[in-house]
Amino acid sequence: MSIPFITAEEAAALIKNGDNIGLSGFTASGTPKVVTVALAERAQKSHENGEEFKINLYTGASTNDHVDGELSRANAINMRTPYQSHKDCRNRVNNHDIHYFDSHLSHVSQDLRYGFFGDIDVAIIEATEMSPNGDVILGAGLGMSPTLAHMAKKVIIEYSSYYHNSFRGFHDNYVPMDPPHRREIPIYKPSDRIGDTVLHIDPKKIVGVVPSNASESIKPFTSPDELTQKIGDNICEFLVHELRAGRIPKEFLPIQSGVGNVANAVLYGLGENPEIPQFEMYTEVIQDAVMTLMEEGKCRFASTCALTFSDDAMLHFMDNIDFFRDKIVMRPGEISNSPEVVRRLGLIAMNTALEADIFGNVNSTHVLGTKMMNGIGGSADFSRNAYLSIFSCPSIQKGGKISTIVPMVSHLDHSEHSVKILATEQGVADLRGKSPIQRAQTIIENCVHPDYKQLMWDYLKLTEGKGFHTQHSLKDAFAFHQAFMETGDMHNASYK
Ligand code: 0RQ
Repeated sequence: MSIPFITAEEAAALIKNGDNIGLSGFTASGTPKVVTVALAERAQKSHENGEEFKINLYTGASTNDHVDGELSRANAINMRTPYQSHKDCRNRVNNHDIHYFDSHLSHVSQDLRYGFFGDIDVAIIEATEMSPNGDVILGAGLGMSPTLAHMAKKVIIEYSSYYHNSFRGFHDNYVPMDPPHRREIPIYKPSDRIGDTVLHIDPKKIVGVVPSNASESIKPFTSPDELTQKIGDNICEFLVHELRAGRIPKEFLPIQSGVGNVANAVLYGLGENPEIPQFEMYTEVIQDAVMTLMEEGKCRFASTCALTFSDDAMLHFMDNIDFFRDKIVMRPGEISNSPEVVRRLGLIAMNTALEADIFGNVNSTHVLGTKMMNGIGGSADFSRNAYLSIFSCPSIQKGGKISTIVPMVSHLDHSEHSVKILATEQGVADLRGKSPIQRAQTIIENCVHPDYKQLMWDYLKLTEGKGFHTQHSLKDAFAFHQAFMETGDMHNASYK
């Protein structure tokens, strides 16, 4: 059968108000780039004519301006999950224009298959190669594509001609059976392959193919500044210490690292350190740093959900694609982030906190406990199940007016049971095997900025001798946040 080429506008016209829409990709990589722009225009016109037009949007992770930016500005999203990081989307989320629920990235595919969110009316999937029988080679990110392709009533293909080399062979498309038939996910080392390089989509469901020639539009990360470099150095030093002590085996353990400058600083630090052996990664995104580490021979292999490379780095990758063919596999998010596999492989997981408390609880998502920043992403998929779970952040923000270490987190994403190591530019707190009061002492001594240390010690004194296992004074637990809201500076925190 022949599948028609259609325009982005014709594709957008196939989507109805209230539809559940699923998109391929993970971060900007592999995410559609043209149909959603036409969809935003369509929504805008409908709104101008006084008609309701909003969709429910399911993605692998964050997207790009073509999706969360355009659709948010057009107020075209009713419901959104699992992760967003675009300022226009964030504003809509915090104003309740978008009903956002923050989900673990490993959960959403199975939640869709379980029927928790209803049907997928339309999936928009970026393909870099395609045959008339519906066999598709995906692009630079998988996300939920295999589940979406299977579940969707209709599929629109965005056919990308941007890449000058073939991605064939990089993907490992796999969908686990659902309970009660689920078996183990048979990955015993990061390089194990368990699925198909090709994604098969029933051609009867493909309603059209929209040509696209857009890049991922990912900007390079800025080089680490002094602060992120110091956090990175502290984590590297800690890992070397663990290696020497034999608590990390001499062949090392696979690494997961979140997105951003600290993650890059740690990776470069590991690359430069002669004591760190060659290592592998089992992670959800790899950025430019990993490509460099592979070329230097330091990183042997990476299992990931996406290649979140800046546009220049992606061109370099494409020019040298054969070098990377046996060093990278791209998997769906529910496999790249699978708690089962993370536990089995014994990962060193490194993620970022917005704030942490002195007892080792972490808030990664809500500024001052109320405003959504991005979402939990994959951080808990990894940190809850890792061999070693490390969280890091600068000890202060906003020119020192915010201490990121507080008496009690204003929102909880990662509990004291998941957080093993906390690192700031001040130092590293090893929380393993410590009671709450011991954790508080090591966090205050090693991670808190000197400006805020006395306030922390004073907080602990408030309930000394009262027989509290976790020494909280509930009326004072948010004194730091209160001071910031009232005076714009946490230095003014005082206890009642
Ligand atoms: O504000 O933007 O006005 O300058 O928050 O802070 O230090 O630049 O942090 O960009 O590395 O993001 C946790 C959000 C950190 C991210 C988080 C203010 C600060 C600044 C940003 P400005 P930084 P980063 C992989 C794994 C969860 C998901 C995850 C994240 C802005 O890492 O979303 O880990 N993680 N996924 O000034 C008030 C505080 C603050 C604060 C920072 N305590 N109070 N404001 N800020 N701390 C990715 C995927 O899952 C795909």
